[in-house]
Parts: sequence; C-alpha cells; structure tokens
Amino acid sequence: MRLVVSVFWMVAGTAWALEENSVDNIYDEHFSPLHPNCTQQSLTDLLLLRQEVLLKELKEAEQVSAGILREMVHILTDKASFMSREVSCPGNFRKLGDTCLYLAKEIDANWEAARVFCQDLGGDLAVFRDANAFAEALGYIKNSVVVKATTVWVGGRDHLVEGEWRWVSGEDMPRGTPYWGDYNYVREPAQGTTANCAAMHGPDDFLIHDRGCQEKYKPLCQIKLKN
Ligand SMILES: [Ca+2]
Repeated sequence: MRLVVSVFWMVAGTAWALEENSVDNIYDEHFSPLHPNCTQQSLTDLLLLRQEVLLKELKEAEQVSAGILREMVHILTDKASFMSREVSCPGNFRKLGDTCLYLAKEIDANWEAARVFCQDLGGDLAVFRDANAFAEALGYIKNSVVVKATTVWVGGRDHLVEGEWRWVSGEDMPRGTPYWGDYNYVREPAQGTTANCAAMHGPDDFLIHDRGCQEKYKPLCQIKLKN
C-alpha cells in the first residue's frame, strides 16, 4: 500500500511538472523574456526609440503627401493657365462669342495685304459661321467709332470660279440676307469678275458687298478660340 501511494505521487508530480513546463513555453513564445540586463532605463530608451521610428515614418509619409499635393497644384496651375489662354483674346482683339475680332482702323490695304496683316497677328480675315456671328461683328464695327464711309475687308472671295463665294476657311459663303447688301437696288454680289473680294460696306450700313480686290480697305481680323 505504501508503495502504491509513493508511485501515485511520483506520477502526479511528473504530470504537474510537465504541465507547468508547457505553460512556461507558451508564455515565452508570446512574451519574450526580458534581457537579464534589461533595466527600467533601457526600457524607456526602447520606447523612445520606437516613437522616434514612428515619427520618422510619419514624416516620410507626410513628405510623400506634400510631394503629391505640389504635383497636383502644378497640374492645376498649368490647366488654369491653358484655359485662360483659351478664353481670352490677345492685344487689341475683342472677344465675341467663340472668336476674337480686331478692326485695324489704322490700316488701309488691298484684300491680300489685309489678309497677310491678320495672319501675322496669328489669325485671318474674319468669317461668320452664322447670322448671329455676323450680327455681333456688325455691332462691334459700328461701336468702333469708324466713319460711315469706312469699308472693311472680310475673309470671303470668288476668285477661283466667278459667283462661287467661299470663306477663307474653305466653307461656302451664305447668300442673301442678313449678310449681303444692295447696290442700286440690286442684291450683292452683282459686280462680276471685276469684284472678287468681300467687304463690309460702310455706306450700306456695313452689309457685305463684292469689291475689287486691289481696293484699299481696313482689315477685320479674327482669331478663333475653338474649332
Ligand atoms: Ca466676282
């Protein structure tokens, strides 16, 4: 009987020791033992070092974000600059609709020289895509304080085939009202091969007449803002 009790306590002691050892292993696995030389001071140093690393990482992230923001500001500035160029007219040009117009009151030139003058400014003689654009140009010219006798070159002619009027942009010129005026009660264009260039004729309230291309009038220059 005493022997049985002794064996029981031996087995129980071994099992308890094994169980205790297993718990220790799990604890060590998840909670690394402190270095034997670890002191409160070194723990504080470790925490400070960890904070320093975190701060460094935050600072680097902040620098990346700031870089991205700077790049975005750069792109937006370029876009704003591009858009402002797109919607503003240079120099003496006046913005009307999606075009810029400039009546060069100080110039008197034949049609071809007037066209070259406008092209040197980055544009061409004016064309009108519809009646509204023509009406806007009429208003601009009449407000430009020009004398009634003034005549203004625009970008249309029938120099290739008599009677086939085309804008310098290559499109057909419209006929009749509200564009063309009358001469001696006859609707223009009516001057035949002696008049192959289009001009807004002051004495006829600046409606379009066909005139001799070598006559000297004032260029109405145009820069298109959009296609
Ligand atoms: Ca003609």
